[in-house]
Amino acid sequence: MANFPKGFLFGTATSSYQIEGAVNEDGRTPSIWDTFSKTSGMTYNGDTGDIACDHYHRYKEDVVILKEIGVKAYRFSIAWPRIFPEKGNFNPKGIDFYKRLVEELLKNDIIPVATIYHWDLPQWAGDLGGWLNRDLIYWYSEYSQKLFKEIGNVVPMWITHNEPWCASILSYGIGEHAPGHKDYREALIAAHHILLSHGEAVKIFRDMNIKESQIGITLNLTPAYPASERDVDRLAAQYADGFSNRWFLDPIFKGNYPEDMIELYKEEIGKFDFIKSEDLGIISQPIDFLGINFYSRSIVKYSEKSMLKWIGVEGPGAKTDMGWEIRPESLYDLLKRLDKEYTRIPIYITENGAAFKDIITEDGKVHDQERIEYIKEHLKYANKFIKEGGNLKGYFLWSFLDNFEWAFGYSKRFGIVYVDYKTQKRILKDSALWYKEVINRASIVF
Ligand code: GBH
Repeated sequence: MANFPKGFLFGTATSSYQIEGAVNEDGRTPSIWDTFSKTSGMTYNGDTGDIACDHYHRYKEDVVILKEIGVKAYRFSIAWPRIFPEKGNFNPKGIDFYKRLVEELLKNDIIPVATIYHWDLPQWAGDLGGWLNRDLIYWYSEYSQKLFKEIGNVVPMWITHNEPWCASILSYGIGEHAPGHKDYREALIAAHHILLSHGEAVKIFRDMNIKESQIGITLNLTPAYPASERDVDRLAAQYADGFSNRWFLDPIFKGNYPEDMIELYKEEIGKFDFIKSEDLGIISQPIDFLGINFYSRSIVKYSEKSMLKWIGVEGPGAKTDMGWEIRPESLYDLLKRLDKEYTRIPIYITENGAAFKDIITEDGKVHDQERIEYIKEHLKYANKFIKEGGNLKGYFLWSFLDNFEWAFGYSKRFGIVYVDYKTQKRILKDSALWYKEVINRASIVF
């Protein structure tokens, strides 16, 4: 048995494009994800977010379910193309949906936590070159400022960006996410502009003096371990860590990009002339909390052939339906490391969870014992960190609902609530009922 401190924020998380649907409603225009998912071969089965969980129409019944589970907080994201369907054109109907959602949450004593950008970039911004264009910082700032003006005070926690690594490296470097480019220089340019836009939004937030609310950023962090004790493999792990973690943590908390990575990337990238000397001061200004998304670790070995100088090797542990190794101890290592090397500001786990092959059994239920074990083990290590004095303030389970899992479409189920995509019926999985108990007792039993 392990108790969580009073006020520990147990929540769940989602994002706009993954659940809302209603892509043509109330003035919304397409995002780069509408375009990407409708491009042949980009998502599993050609799945798109056109309907998704139809949350746009069902948000009230979804809040009832959140209340039933008993979450203290709910993390959602705002669809930029609903707020600014065209360049410079604010759409009041777009913000109206989030006002209603926030009101509904507050009425039910659920703290709304809003992510400003969870990858659904308006296509008009994509047409300007997306995150490769430094002007995006201006457009993102305009968008953020509008959100703060409209609902800055009623939303107590703001997250500027969800996982800059995915929005840059995975999107412009690896090509798995929209807009599907495969160019490493582009990836780092996009990463820089995203980080810079984060800093600008924080500046605007401070200038607007939104006293009751807090602002931070969410990073997906993947601890890297060497495949052996050999020096070359240790070096590989150092680079893998630079690639996934330090490239984002260092600018935010130390005001610089890691030297070893600049050195490593130089040959492939060419000049880092897209980084201006004043940028790092903007990126590194103080934030109120750090959000981390944790799913797995990586194990790497040295490879001379790879531009990055490492390749991943398979870990020994059991895997989720995504093929990601289950490794809760690494969450603990990560938290300890953040505490020691980066920051003592409050940390929130803004995402953690797992996809498994869920089925509805004859009793009409979903017995997702594996998911319960996954969550329990991660909460156990989160709790250990807290017991040792770590400043961890909350945990948001990914995800509230089964939803559109990006390139994997609807083939992967992360929810603690099952969604039947034919009928839009929601069924609380066993994990939701278990989580309800955890929240209620503010403890886990193992
Ligand atoms: C998050 O991305 C997203 O924020 C969310 O929208 C999405 O639905 C959810 O997770 C589930 O995918 O190679 O084994 O070390 C997570 C993206 C997942 C990218 C883990 C890095 C490394 C896994 N990250 N991944 S592993």
